[in-house]
Amino acid sequence: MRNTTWRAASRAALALTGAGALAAGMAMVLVTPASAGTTLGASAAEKGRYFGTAVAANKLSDSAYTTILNREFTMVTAENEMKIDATEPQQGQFRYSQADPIVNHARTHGMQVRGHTLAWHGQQPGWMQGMEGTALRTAMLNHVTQVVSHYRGQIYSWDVVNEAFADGNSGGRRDSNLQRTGNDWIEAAFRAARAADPGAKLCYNDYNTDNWTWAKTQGVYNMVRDFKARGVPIDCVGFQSHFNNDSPYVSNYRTTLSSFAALGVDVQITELDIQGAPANTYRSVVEDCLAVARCNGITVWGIRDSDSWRASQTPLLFNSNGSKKPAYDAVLAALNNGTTPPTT
Ligand code: 9MR
Repeated sequence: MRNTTWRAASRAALALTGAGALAAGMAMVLVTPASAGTTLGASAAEKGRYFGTAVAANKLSDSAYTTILNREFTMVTAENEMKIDATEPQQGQFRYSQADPIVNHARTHGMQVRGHTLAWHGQQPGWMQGMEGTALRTAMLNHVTQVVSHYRGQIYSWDVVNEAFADGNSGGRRDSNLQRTGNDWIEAAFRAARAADPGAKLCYNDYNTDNWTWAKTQGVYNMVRDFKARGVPIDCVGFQSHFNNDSPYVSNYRTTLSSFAALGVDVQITELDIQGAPANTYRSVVEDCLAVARCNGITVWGIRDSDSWRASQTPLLFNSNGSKKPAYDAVLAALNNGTTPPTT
């Protein structure tokens, strides 16, 4: 790593010799020079970022899959294996047999792990779906405490709460059994997570929060601002960024990322996929993250198109046969060419 950084720096210095060197000297101090990485993970690392993917445990025996995973990615999210129905299928009986192989694979290959997810209206086990009120609040907090404690010290960031805001124009919370336990259920979950692993970053994660003008984006923004003002332990906001024709990438995405970051939280792109995988749009997303100092990294929601939850939209960076798509080349070039703003 040290060598790579040195090589990159000296390359940039060489490029600056000559007439422009004096004028560019100041800029050289302030920006990260161009990188020379040949994989997503290495190039992102040269910019102080991670590049991750969702991983499904049942694909870890597919060598074509793990070859790409191990070569390209530095962060892993369990696509389903850390969800509530997987980790607490019966109340009080915790099961890590689905998630542990993913965490172990990541650790033995030097990758970090995003934890996904602890409190959510979706993928609840049957026993939880039927619960309401105080019993549910207590069960939810116990779930957070148990799972975060199990993985204490092994998780880079947790999606503590997922998808708690309503779609549409209300800007308010989504109705759910968790929401009906009281509006403070989200902050209660964050406090329980902080107590169980003070070293993990704690994120709120949602979709359709990319467009700065949308009511849902503003609703989440107001919650995070309130949490920061009142000392609720939140460290980051995850933008799923499932872009498609109904919820397209928009140029104000960078404004969204930087506005949240200005609240004093990190921002992470957590589930990126783009219908049709247009190279230009992928490039813009990478450039937007690199433009925001507190954008920690990007996770795509699967490796090959055949791995995608929206496979028919071919939204990912690799073809189903494992070959690189034009979007891959665009992402790698954007990571290598990009400059980053000063962090001081
Ligand atoms: O990709 C996941 C898919 O395999 C599951 O069937 C689905 C069930 O809810 O969840 C998918 O992942 C979702 C993620 O956990 C939260 N954001 C939306 C993702 C795509 O639906």
